Amino acid sequence: MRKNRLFHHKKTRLILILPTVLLLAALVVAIGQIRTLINSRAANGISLVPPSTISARVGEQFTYSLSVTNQRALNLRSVDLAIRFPQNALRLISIQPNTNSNMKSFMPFLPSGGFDSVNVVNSANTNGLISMSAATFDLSSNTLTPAQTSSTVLVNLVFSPLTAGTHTISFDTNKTVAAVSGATQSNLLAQSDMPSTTVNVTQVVATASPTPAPTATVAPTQTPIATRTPSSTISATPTVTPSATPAPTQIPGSALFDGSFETGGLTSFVISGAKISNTAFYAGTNGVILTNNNSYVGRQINTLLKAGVQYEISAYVKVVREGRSWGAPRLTCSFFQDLGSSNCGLANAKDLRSSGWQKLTFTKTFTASEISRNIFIGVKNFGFPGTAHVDNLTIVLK
Ligand SMILES: [Ca+2]
Repeated sequence: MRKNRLFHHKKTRLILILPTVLLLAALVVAIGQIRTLINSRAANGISLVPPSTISARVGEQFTYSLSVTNQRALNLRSVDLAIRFPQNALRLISIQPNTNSNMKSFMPFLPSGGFDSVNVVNSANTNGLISMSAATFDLSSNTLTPAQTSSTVLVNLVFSPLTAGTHTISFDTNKTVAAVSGATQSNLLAQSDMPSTTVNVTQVVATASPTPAPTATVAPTQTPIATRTPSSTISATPTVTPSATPAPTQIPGSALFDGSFETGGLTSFVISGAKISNTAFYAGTNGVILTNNNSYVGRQINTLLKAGVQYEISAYVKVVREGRSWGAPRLTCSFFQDLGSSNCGLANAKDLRSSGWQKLTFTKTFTASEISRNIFIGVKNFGFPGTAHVDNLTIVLK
């Protein structure tokens, strides 16, 4: 009887302990699974690496270089980027994809093929969202390229700050996706794999031209006249009027710089995709060839200008190979070296099929505020993947 009661007591304890043990075991398994899940996301080894901080100045440009790391050599196939930035504080100037990796195709495409960066830039500056993709695809041969199994630079984004302050460039973590072939997960990027960038922007301090140091004027020594008490107070502070910045001598009709390209070099010009040529000239024996979309030849001019006077800006342009998109070579006056926006004047080549030289020209009167900034004039193949010749880039006082 006693033995029976003891047995009954042990049985009751076992009934109570067993579910608790099972519950604990289930919990341990569940925690393990969650850990594995978290670890698998964090340990994919694929992450986006933007700069963590950038220092920049209003009106100048900076490059946001974005890399993708692939530490476990996975078969990376595509990356969809959704990059947010404050469009009232930063302006996207250009997108420079890295086509040297296996991720050769950048989308969206132009109807004629190729990356439609112009539309992405315009839309980004309107919405504050850069939306584009890179994939291991070669559009020219319509074939898949091998997967991207190593880390690589993905794209360089060139921005220009519009306002001073601390701004943030970040990823939309719901829309930014990296995909590899054979993966069970559609997105291999955890939130921590998409860090933000802090951009510290300061105002440009106006570059005052060196003011000549005031020369101390020696006050004339006064001979005391013993018999008279001086009645007038002699002012001892000479008023020094700082001489105005010597303005460049400008004669109406004369060019402010030589844009005939006859020196055979382009050292005083800003260029991209432009080359000097001794066959592509309008006058003399030299001119410039713009070879591809967004190529340009320009010249910084703000130090040559005077405010409040009218200038005529002109260039000769000849289209020798038609582009396959909507753009055209254009003469532009811009606050930016790449002539990406026409802040102070624009003249488009009027006829892409014209076989001869076209004179592009406009007039402009600059304000003092404008000439305190960087100003460039030049010709750019804007949205125009053709070939153009350029000569006689000129600015004259009207
Ligand atoms: Ca020439």
